[in-house]
Amino acid sequence: MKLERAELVHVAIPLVSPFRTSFGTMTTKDTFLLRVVTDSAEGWSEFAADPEPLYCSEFVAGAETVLRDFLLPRVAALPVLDTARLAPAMAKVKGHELAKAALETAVLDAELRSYGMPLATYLGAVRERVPAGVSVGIRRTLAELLDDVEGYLADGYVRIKLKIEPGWDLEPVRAVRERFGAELALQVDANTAYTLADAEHLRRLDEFGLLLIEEPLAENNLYAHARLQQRITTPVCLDESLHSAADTASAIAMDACRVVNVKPARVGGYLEARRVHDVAHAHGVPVWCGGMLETGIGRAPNLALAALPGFTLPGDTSASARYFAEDITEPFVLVDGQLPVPRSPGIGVRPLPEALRRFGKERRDLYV
Ligand code: OSB
Ligand code: MG
Repeated sequence: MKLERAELVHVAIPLVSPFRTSFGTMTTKDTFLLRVVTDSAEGWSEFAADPEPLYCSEFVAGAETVLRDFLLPRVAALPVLDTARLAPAMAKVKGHELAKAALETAVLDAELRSYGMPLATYLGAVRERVPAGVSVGIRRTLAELLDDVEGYLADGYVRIKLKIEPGWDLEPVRAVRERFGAELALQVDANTAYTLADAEHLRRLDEFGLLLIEEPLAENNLYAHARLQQRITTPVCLDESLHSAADTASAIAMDACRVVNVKPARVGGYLEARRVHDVAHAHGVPVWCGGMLETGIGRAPNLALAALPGFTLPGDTSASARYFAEDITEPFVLVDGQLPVPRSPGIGVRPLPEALRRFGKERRDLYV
């Protein structure tokens, strides 16, 4: 293939309800879609982060600059454009995994479309449907939280993840356990809100039989996570701290995590995400697919990944309706607690023209 052009389309889609985490409150999915055109097909992807660098260091305006000035020139200079050559061509640019993932995914979509191959087939998927969990934001009161959880369980979600922070941890977990029982698959996500000084406090979560506690301590501190894991029985799961398969290998070797959240964008794309899966699976460490409140453009490829054999825990791959009254693609609909794995070529979906008209803002050429 040969790269002919790349453009971004800013989109802003209101969330059905505000989503609060320990790092901030989101009311709108505000990001850009990336469209690449090659001599054989066009491909689409979604940049996973937000306008502000609160979950991770990357952000929308920064990613646009990095793509335009540093990543696209390197990719455009390749004599042959295959998806597998992108990461090596971009490797000298440090970090910026989410920006790299957006470019790699759009090119991968184009390449697979030119072969007529679905992403799920390319990655090695073994399932047609994947069980869906849901991530439940921090609320003002326990009553509001219990209402949210009750609604999601009525929808059919098979696993609940509660966002926690200091002051909103033991009580919400206890309340959800008391109301919905010991059988409920339940886990928590702190998004780096605690320190090792909180180890004794976090140990009090052990009695609730959680599947895992996600990213309790500062990002990238594998040593501290290993120290914490020695003091609690709840399995530690890493999200923000894992940027590659190599990080994952180190974390597992150090016992800094016993479960892995795989977010393709966080590790630079689907090729590296598959390697993360392979490393964890080879060690017998369960993985699950994380989410970033994606539109259908980001959700579709995540569902393909979540169909790999090592994804033995339900992911944060929820239905479109959990996020948006109207998605930018055909909506993903929950059936018996599961979502279908897309089976059309490439990522399997396209932005709907009408939704792009409604939610699209500026379009900008990044490479022509
Ligand atoms: O930490 O997993 C996270 C959303 C945005 C940024 C980070 C995270 C999340 C979620 C929601 O937990 C996952 C989803 O439903 O997409
Ligand atoms: Mg997380």
